[in-house]
Amino acid sequence: MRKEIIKIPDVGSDQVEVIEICVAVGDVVAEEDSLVVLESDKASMEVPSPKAGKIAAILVSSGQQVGKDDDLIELEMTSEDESAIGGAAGGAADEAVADVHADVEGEGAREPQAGSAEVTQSAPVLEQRAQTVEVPDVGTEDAVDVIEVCVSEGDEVAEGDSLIVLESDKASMEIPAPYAGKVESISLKVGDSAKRGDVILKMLAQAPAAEEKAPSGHQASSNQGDSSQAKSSSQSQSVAAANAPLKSAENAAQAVPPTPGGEVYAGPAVRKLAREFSIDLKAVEGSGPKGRIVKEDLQNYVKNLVENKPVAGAASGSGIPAVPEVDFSAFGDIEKEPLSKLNKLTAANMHRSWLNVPHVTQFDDADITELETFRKSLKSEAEKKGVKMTPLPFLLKACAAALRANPKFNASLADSGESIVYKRYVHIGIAVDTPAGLVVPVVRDVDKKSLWELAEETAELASKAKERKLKPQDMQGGCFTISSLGGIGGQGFTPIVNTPELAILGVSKLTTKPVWDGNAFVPREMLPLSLSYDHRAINGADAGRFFTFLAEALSDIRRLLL
Ligand code: CAO
Repeated sequence: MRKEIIKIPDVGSDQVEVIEICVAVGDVVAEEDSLVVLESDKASMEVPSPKAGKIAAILVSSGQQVGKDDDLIELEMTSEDESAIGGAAGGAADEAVADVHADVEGEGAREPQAGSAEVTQSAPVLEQRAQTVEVPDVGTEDAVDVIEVCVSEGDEVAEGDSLIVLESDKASMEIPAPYAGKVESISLKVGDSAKRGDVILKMLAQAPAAEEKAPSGHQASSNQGDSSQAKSSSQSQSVAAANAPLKSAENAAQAVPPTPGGEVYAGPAVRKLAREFSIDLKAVEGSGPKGRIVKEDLQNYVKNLVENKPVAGAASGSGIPAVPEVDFSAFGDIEKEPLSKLNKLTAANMHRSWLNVPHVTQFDDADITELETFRKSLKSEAEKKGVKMTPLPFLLKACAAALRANPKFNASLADSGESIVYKRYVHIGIAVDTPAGLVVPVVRDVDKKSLWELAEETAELASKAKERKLKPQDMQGGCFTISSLGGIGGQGFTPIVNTPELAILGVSKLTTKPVWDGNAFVPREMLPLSLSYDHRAINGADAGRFFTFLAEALSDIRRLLL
């Protein structure tokens, strides 16, 4: 068995970063299998194996900066490959990446230096002109997939704005607008295949006057055959997008960032895989450098989808007919704004809980007349301590005691619903309404803390939440959640369980109600509570016991001492 060192091929930049290692020592790879993904500030590219063989050693690490001819992989050849590889290690990779390099730099890098220099030196006279924008040389004669169309008819685009994203099996590339102007019609759609010379779109462009543009434009599109020549002699002109005559080679390359659409950051192989599984990459969290989505992220995403399937095989959302999109502007003026990341995350969590958890909600009023008298008596002491004693610390304390007394509520389902995990700690989340959306910081060891400590900690967590200063660990590990809308209003609501917890307490606005004491109606301070729980793990009788305990503890807080 002979070993070959595979080297980093020419990637068009001095130094690039290794952002993904696609193989492990011992892996058997076929020719063209991806070894690593490299990334410059202009593009991400996969380096294919020049030969079949077994990975003997990986000579780079993720995050490392590498350059041409640096050692990449030690490959152990199978016997038939030994004779074939000769001295040409890295040759195939060089070729493949040369393709990518060509994709990245575009025609502008290879040809029209003179043209671009010429135009940039003398300020062009711009005029409005119909332009047909065509697919430039993308480094392969084969058709490549249109994976994204970034503009719509009628859009005003600036020079360099992305028009479409193309993807070969080696790289994805954005095709920038050669001119600023208005998109008049689009000829390609997602899923189409396109190759050099195909029409992408027609635009009314701010283009240089014909006589100024001609030299570089013609030069750049001279390989495009008769059709483009015929078009250029007509009123409108054709130009290959990446051959924008006003663009220097460097600009053309910069117009190919590694983030097609600006929203999803993933390499071609990951995108391909996502398409095969119909996964919307926008829903996948990237764990790679700069949030890049790597194959493991897709695997974890799919694994989560599979594992979160409801235990009894009930519908998990798939197969549920989607709500049709409505054009609200047909009925009057509208304003549309994108949801914040937090809003989207909350929406996804709520949806998942709603679909997975069979919810039951029970209601009760806790008589907190005495609690309120006591709480109000603490007012001046609280002021001295610089804290506000709201009903929340009492609720936390009472819930902690109820959770200790009813361990089924201080638990989570595990092993796809085959087991239940009882927690020996009592950490309680509090829903906090912030301008950016809903967050749930967690108060740890509630059962071990005093009311003053809880008042201080909840105020601190709430203000951190509102200032978006919470760390991920501040929001993890909760056993149960309290959602208090008491300071805002409402008589009752049905909170959604914050999975994987099993129950949540909704607190509404305290009101003075007439309560029959056996002889007469007396005014009492009644706190409306709603308890939602996962009916797979908790039944109505359990909930009744929990609720009775809680209401009694709040009615007579001396009980918390028992
Ligand atoms: N009934 C009547 N008044 C109440 C009350 C209740 N149940 N709970 C609190 N209050 C009073 C407080 O005593 C305080 O009064 P003062 O200003 O006179 O002292 C006032 O309402 C405001 O309280 P607060 O909201 O500042 O403090 P809190 O400890 O009650 O709650 C927090 C803190 C972070 C939970 C709250 O600010 C919050 O964000 N609530 C919204 C939670 C939410 O959005 N839940 C829905 C989730 S699902 O969509």
